[in-house]
Amino acid sequence: MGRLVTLEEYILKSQNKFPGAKGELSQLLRDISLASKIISKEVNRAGLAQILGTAGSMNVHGESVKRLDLFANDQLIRALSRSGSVCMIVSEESEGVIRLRQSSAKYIVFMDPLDGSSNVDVNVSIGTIFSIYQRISHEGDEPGDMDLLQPGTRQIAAGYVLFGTNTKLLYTTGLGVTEFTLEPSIGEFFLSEEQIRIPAKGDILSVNEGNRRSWSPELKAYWNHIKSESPLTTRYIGSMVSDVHRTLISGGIFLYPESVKLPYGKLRLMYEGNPMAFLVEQAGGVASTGSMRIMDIVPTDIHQRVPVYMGSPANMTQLLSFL
Ligand code: P6P
Repeated sequence: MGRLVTLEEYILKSQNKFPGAKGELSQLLRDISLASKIISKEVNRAGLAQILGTAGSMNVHGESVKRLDLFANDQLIRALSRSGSVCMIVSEESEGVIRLRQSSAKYIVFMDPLDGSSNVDVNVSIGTIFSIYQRISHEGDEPGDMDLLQPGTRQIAAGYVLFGTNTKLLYTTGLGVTEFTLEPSIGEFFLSEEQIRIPAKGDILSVNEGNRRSWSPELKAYWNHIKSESPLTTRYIGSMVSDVHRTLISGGIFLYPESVKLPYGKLRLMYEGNPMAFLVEQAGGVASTGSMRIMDIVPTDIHQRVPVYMGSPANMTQLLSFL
């Protein structure tokens, strides 16, 4: 095992690869990691701190919000405001755009502060997802829709924090996927994997079979085929960060398809589909809506939903041949 490298050291070292980088993105990633440490502590003691249970409020989608969601949202907004390099934030927990004081700042952050939070009560892993864009408008102007509605291919960086048996932070800036693991006793993220590659083919299928009756005929045909011809193991945690992380590491595919009830699926393009698509593609995988590359979608709404089919290239080729 080589020398332990902290996230801070790694970011600074890789910053030198970006000519002209003035360290704002490095600072931004460091601030997200700080918020992650604070959230991790709270998540890990949630059961004891009596902060479980619904905060009684609803998020923009009418889903009951657990207090940890609000806590994570606050911590991330606080950290990103301090960074001085973010002009706008879009969060699953906030209907409108959060405009920060530094309106001339360079970056826009989309985030799901605590995705899968309904799993908190049953002690299942949950996660934070983030996606970072550079503004298009001139920094002297008020940032607006042109800065927000950029396709996923224009992401500067994306990543997630997985609050599981370990707390892990994975991110990419387009130069591959890097993983850090938190040593809680020191409060440091240490480099644990570089250039993560998704297995070319996996034997795990991750989908909520409960919605099968309302799938498209093509998806049902795929399902029947693999169930009879080449049975895959099914693993579904119901927390996107956990399901995608396992897919990245062990291979296979993760689906949240469109259905009669949800014609564009359930997951959100800007802070679930795009960041996970960026990571999966950077690891050598494929991320599709079933008919096009997720990251090619030109958004029309900051909270729009997108069907998600992503994972190992061989499995995705087979799946897409049915769709
Ligand atoms: P379902 C969690 O609520 C979430 O947003 C994702 O983390 C997860 O992949 C999905 O919804 C689970 O949805 O309908 O299968 O319970």
